[in-house]
Amino acid sequence: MAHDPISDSVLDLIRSHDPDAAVILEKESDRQANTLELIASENHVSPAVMHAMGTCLTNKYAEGYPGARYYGGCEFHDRAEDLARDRAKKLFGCKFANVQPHSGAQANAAVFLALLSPGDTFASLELSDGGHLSHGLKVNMSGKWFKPVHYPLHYGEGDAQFEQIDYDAVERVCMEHKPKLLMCGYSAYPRVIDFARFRAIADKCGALLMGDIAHIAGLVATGVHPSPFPHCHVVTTTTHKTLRGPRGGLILTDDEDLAKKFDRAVFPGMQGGPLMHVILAKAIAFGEALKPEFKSYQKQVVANARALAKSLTERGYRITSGGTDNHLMLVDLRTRDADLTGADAEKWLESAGIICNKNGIPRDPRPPKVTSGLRLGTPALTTRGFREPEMVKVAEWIDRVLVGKGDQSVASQVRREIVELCNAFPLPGHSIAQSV
Ligand code: DSN
Repeated sequence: MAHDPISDSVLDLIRSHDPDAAVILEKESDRQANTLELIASENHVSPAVMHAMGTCLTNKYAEGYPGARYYGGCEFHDRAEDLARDRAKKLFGCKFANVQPHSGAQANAAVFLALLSPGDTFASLELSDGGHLSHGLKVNMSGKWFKPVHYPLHYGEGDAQFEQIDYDAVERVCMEHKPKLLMCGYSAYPRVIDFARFRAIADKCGALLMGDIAHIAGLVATGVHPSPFPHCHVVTTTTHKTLRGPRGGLILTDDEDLAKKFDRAVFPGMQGGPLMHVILAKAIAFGEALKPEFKSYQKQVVANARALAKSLTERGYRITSGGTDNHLMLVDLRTRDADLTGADAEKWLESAGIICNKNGIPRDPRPPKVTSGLRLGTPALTTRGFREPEMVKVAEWIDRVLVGKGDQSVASQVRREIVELCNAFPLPGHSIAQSV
């Protein structure tokens, strides 16, 4: 497969400068081009986003904010950050944006720094139920310095809401513990989030409402998932998942006083110099997300997830909560084979060129390094042009490899078929090879 021409010339340049580094880059580039990326939090950026990150904006210190920097020479950095902020506000329909967080976890930490004092209580969904480590895991700063209380999923077996957010339980937990902050938004939750219901609960218990939309940001930006505004007091996100931008974080709000607190919490509270090359890439990605074709892409992401979930269900796998409304699903492997673990499945699938991650399912009896499930997402495959027929093919390959229990001849055959399909669906900016 031919790479995008700029990546090829960058590779040539690095090869002549540092062959050891070039080998790594070349191999990773080929890996991405020739495997199926099903990790729900990953995507393939456009060549413009990709190459904005390899520019001279990386050379500059720009501590502070546009018009109020601690270094000279920031004229064009101010313009880059203003462009990113303006586009972020337009994209999410809100009044204030901080585009400096280096990641989603940093954005969340900055919100904690701005709104909570050590020892304060906040409410969230536990990591093992689909939350995120920055939402109160014991070994994370959020769980060490603050006091998380977790609301459960709905566990009434046979109930239509099984394994979905139990809003009555959220209310019960919040009324009992009176958290200062109520968090919603998750890393492994396949259903629509009812932000209005969360706001009603937050108002009732006297909490501020925080929506971490890292996973669904692209869906939210295009109206394919309901917006957290005007319900959430603060919204955080990453920029590199469904939003298909560079790796990074973002904090959004409609409240001017809160916006000032978040700005101070990001810098100088949490971070020093912003990654200006990444901020320019964020601006470009937000520009792409404002275009109509981005909405068609997000709709296809969801249609593809539904097609994959349906096809896996037909092959005997249980999809937790009975399906998906967004870009991801959690697959309970035990209904296909009681002995199958997420750890084995991840390893076997990788050997066949299918990249995904083992993931605990709600109330998983197995430990996090083993698990009974896989988390699968469709943002990256949809970027390379896959539609429903290809998703059926993906389900068939997954099943063949798992039924083969890691048999190398099965994995090798599937891998050959996958490379062939990858060649027909090149990554953004790549071209179809003349001869494969
Ligand atoms: N680690 C990310 C994910 O894979 O969902 C969340 O930050």
